[in-house]
Amino acid sequence: MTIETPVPFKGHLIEPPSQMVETSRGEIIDMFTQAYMMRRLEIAADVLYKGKMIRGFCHLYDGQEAVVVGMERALTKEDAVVTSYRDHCVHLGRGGTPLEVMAELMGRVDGAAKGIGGSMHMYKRDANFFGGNGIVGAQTPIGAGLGFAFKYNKQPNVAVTMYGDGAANQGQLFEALNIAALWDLPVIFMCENNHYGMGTAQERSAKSPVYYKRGDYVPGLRVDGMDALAVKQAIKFAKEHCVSGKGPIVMEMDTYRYHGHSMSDPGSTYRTRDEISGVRQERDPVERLRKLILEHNLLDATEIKQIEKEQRRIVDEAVEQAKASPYPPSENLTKNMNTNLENIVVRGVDSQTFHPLV
Ligand SMILES: Cc1ncc(C[n+]2csc(CCOP(=O)(O)OP(=O)(O)O)c2C)c(N)n1
Ligand SMILES: [Mg+2]
Repeated sequence: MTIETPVPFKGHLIEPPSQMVETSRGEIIDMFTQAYMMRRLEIAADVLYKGKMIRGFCHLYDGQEAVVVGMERALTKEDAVVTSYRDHCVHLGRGGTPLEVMAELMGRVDGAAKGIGGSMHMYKRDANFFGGNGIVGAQTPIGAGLGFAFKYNKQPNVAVTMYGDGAANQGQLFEALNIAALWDLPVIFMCENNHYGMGTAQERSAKSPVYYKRGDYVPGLRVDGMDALAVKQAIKFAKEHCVSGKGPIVMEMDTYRYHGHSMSDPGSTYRTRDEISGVRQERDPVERLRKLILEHNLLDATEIKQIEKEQRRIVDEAVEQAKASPYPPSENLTKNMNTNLENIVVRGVDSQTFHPLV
C-alpha cells in the first residue's frame, strides 16, 4: 500500500523525496508494536528511577520514538549507528532486548554493557551499534570514522550519527562534516531536533536553528520526525544518496521530548505545560501509528489492545528479570584495564617510578 505523508520534506541543495511512501499492513503494525514497547519501557524506567532502582544519569526518549522506528525500516544491521546519551530506544531499534536495556539501567550483568556503563552506554557490536556517548557531539566524528571504514572496505553501507539540536552547535560536528564531505564518506548526520538542549530553547543557543541547512555545502533534508513513515522514506533516500558515492547528507528530524532533559530536570521551567500537551494531542508518534491502523482498517480496537497488553507484559517481565540479575562481580573493577606497564613509555617520566595498580 502507498500512504502520503502529510508534511512535505524540505531540501537543501537537493531535490527532496516523494511524500508517497510504500509500506504494508505488516510494516505499520510492526512499527506501532515497536513504538508502543519503547514508550512503555521509558515510562517503566521513569518509575524505577523515582524508586531509586536506577541511579546516576538517565535520559528518556519518549516522544522521539518515530525517529528510531522509521530509521530502522530503511537500514540493515550491516549499516552502523552511533548516538548520544539518549540511547535506550536506539538500542532496542538495533535489535537489543528490553532486558539488556533495563539491566544496564540498573547496573546488572545482563545489561548491554554488562552493567558497567549505565543509561548512557548501551552498545551492540553485532548489530553495528556503536553506542551512546556522554560527550555532546562526540558521536559525530565517530560516525565519520564508521563511514570511512565502509568506503575503505568498499562496503555498500551507511553510517548514521545521531545528535541533538544543542550538539548541532558543537565544533567537532563541523570538523567531521568537512572531512566526510571532502572524502565523500557515506554518513547521515542526523540532527534530532527536539527543540531544546539542557533547558535551553533552540533560539537561545543557535543563530540559525535551521539545522538541515547547517551543513552549508552538504545537502540537507528536513523531515517530520514524529511520522515514522516520513522518517523511513527520508532515510531510504539518504542511504541511496550516500551509498551511491555522493558523500554525506545532513538530516533534521523535527521531533519532541516529553520528559525533561534528564531525571534532574522536571522539564517544565523553560516551556509551558500547554506546549507539551499540545504536542501529545496533535503529533504523538505512537498515536499517529495507531490512527493509521484504524483509518486503514488494518486491525480493530480489540486487536490493538491485545498488542498493547503483550508489549506491557514483555516490558514488565524485563523489569523483573533485570531486578533478579546480579550486580557485576568486584573483579570487574580491575578488568579491561592495562596493567602491563612495561611497554608504556611516557615522555619525561622514569618508568621505574611507575607503581602498577595490581
Ligand atoms: C561537550 C559537552 N558539553 C556539555 C555537556 C552537558 N550536556 C549534556 S546534554 C546537553 C544538552 C544537549 O542537548 P541536545 O544536543 O539538544 O540533545 P538532547 O538532550 O535534546 O537530546 C549538555 C549541554 C556534555 N555532556 N558534553
Ligand atoms: Mg535537543
